[in-house]
Amino acid sequence: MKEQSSPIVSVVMGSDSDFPVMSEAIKVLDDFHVPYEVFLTSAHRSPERTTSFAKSAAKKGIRVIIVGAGAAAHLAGVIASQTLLPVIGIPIDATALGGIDALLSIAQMPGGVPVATMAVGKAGAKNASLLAIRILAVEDKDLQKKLNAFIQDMAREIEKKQEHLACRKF
Ligand code: RP5
Repeated sequence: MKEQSSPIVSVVMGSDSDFPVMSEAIKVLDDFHVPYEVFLTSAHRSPERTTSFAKSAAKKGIRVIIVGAGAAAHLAGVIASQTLLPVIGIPIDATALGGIDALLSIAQMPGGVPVATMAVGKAGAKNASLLAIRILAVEDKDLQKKLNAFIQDMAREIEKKQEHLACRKF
């Protein structure tokens, strides 16, 4: 990826209480040197701010939107309904229901308004950025190389763990 300073990914969250999970998404973007912005808005508590964000994102150069929200998590769907950009949703475990509420709210979109839904929590946040990077990599050879290196590193990690396990007595 060419060095760029203006953000091409938006990392959106419904509350600052989502940050501990969403920071996993941010770490991945940092590792891949993908420029991003972090934006706080709520579908229910700040609907006008949400609409204004969704309608202006593409114009300011954003290419993928990552959205984390918990509870009755309508944020990703509401944003997806007001932009043509790909939207990736991360269900956050924020209530007594352990994230199943957010998972269903984000995944069960009506036909016509797609939101790519990740796993609940930190793994979902990590994968949201990796999916965003895969989308960007379609037209970016440098990002393709970084993704391939990342995948090879993961495989090497498994082999190292195998060696470590083999040293143990069972
Ligand atoms: C959602 O409600 C947010 O995304 C958050 O996960 C959840 C709880 O928000 P707070 O009450 O902690 O601000 O809108």
